Amino acid sequence: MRTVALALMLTATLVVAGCGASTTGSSSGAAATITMEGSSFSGATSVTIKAGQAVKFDDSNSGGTHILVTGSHGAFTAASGAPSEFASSNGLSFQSGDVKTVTFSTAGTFNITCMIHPSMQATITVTS
Ligand SMILES: [Cu+2]
Repeated sequence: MRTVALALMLTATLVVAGCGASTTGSSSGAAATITMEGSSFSGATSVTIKAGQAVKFDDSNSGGTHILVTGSHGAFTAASGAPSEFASSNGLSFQSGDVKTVTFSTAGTFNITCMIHPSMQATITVTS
């Protein structure tokens, strides 16, 4: 019995790990994480990574719908060198449960805002 239970636990763990849901970007893991709640960012909203590294945008806990773009106060502003995911007013959209990993390949400071929630502001600093 114990063996069966252990095997089931291992299987469940593997299934969860396999669902690490990176719809964009690399599978090599993220250097930083930005977490979203229902209508706000939570945790660190200012992160620093190196060019070529990725940021994980985690909406898995919130129940929130978000459209992230470069810009501020809910308004899209094109940012030179920003990842293509953020490079239009279509933005990167999140439904509750989504986790998306975005690679920043160009050094710079990128202000990220949410078109639905203008108070949502985050800053990704990418060093070369
Ligand atoms: Cu939002």
